[in-house]
Amino acid sequence: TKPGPVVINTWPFADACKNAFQTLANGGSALDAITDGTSTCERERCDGSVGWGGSPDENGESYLDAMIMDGETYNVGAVASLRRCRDAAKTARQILEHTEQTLLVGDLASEFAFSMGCKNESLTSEKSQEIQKAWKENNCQPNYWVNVSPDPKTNCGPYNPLKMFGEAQEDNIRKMELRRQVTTQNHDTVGMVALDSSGKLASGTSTNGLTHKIAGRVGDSPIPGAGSYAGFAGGAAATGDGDIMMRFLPSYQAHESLRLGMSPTDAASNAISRIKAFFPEFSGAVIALNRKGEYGAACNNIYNNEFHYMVQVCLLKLFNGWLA
Ligand code: SD4
Repeated sequence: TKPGPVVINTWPFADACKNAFQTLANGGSALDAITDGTSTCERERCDGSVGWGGSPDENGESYLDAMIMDGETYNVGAVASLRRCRDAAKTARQILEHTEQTLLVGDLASEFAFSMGCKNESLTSEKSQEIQKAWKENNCQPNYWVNVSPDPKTNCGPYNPLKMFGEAQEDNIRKMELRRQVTTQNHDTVGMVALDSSGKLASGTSTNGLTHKIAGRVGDSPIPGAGSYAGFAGGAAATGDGDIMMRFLPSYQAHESLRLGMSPTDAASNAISRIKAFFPEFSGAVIALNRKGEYGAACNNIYNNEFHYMVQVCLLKLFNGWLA
């Protein structure tokens, strides 16, 4: 018997997992499952970290990143800093399906999305306005200027333009550290990997990035090999501090380890430990699924190292598998 279908996703986003699995159970492809599952999170605006109206940038604007990868063909569709269209996952799928390109960004990506039928509407919500208002009221300045210790209550610091140029290296390091603290709160991207009943694999992500990010910032989620990757050996997806994680292509790395025969848990741990070697404090997690339907995950510094993820497997198939 074939091992599928299986769906795994980052964080306890149960409806995303359930809908993706339902798609597979109805005979849908792994690509369909990823599109349906990640779109579910966009509609539910999972944890405020996926979909419209969350994680405003320093100017108070929300925009979306998403990607989808076909593990059979190595075809990818991805979209970054998508404005005024709420369907990032669907747009990524359309890029995969209807273009020869891999990644579209910003306003021009929105033009593509509108041409495919996405409604042109605001991505601002009451919540994103509140987040922005609280930040401004706390006298926060764009976080890359900040070079003093953050106020532990607000995570803000005063603006000091005199420090802008010629700072000592130590200051730069402190600034980076502060920026990390400010931007890595509340990050719960949905990353998903699916194996369908014909043995095909796909992976994908959807997120609204990090709160108070510098305008124009793109994280790891829409970057193939960083946010997710699917290939002939399996698939992987990542969540966490994208600015650090994307430098190590952890999803590609995990797939490479699966290809070399590592278990999904070991592949995920190996991808995490390569980042940890340089950034011991980074926050992030990787999930992995192989062609046989085995899955695993690893994390670093996320909620006291308790990272939760969702899995649905077809028990009947598993049962048949054991009998066979
Ligand atoms: C990002 N990796 O934009 C995303 C955020 C995230 O869990 O995954 N949060 O950096």
